[in-house]
Amino acid sequence: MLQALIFDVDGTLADTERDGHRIAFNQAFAESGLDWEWTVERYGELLETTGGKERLQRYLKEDQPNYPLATDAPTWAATIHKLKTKHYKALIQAGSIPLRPGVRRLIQEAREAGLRLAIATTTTPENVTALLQAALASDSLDWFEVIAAGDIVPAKKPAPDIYLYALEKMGLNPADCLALEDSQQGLKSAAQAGLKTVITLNDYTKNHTFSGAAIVLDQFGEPDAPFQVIAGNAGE
Ligand code: XBP
Ligand code: MG
Repeated sequence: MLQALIFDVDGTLADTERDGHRIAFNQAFAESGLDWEWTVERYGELLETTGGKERLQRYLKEDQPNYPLATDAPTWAATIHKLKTKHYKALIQAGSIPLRPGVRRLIQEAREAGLRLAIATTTTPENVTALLQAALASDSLDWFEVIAAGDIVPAKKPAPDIYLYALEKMGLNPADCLALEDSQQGLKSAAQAGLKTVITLNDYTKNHTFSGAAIVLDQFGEPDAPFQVIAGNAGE
């Protein structure tokens, strides 16, 4: 029997990538005296690499191979990433990114139905706190039994580690939970942890392959703007 919902964050709860994380990376470059700019299109390609620090290192290798690093690449990435997190939190705390349609309703209905809630995300824990407090409710951190985020596990999505961590903390079997995701990497992670997964598409993930998902929706939907089923069966 369904006992818990486990939510991804970026792209699922809110469209945080294009106007949040991407902008914050660019602000971190500017603050570091670098005239690099991640366009909407290039960022879409870089998103294949999950995790901001890992994404920075990939970009350095592919686009700036001659940049004279004063340290090793992981140390450089960690320094830029710290600035990026500061800028990202400021954007979120200013209320610039709302929840996606249906997210608030779904979370409220799940709570009323007595379902347990958790989060399993690649992003940095303080980003999750900022988003939940600014976009959901000031006390909404307490609504989630487990917030599994960032470097808490050795391998990021598409590895199953972050979902396995959340399941273990809740003491639940995957068969009793549903994952909510927006990307192919997220689906792979949840599926490898044994979870059934509902996909909500966004501009960056609408062309991903979602074989194995329980259902693919365009969004979670509101009564006056219902979701469209893109693939799968809403009755299952
Ligand atoms: C998506 C990601 C994250 C964010 C950036 O995470 O890949 O890396 O783009 O976050 P998810 P950080 O969909 O699992 O929520 O820069 O803090 O890593
Ligand atoms: Mg996501």
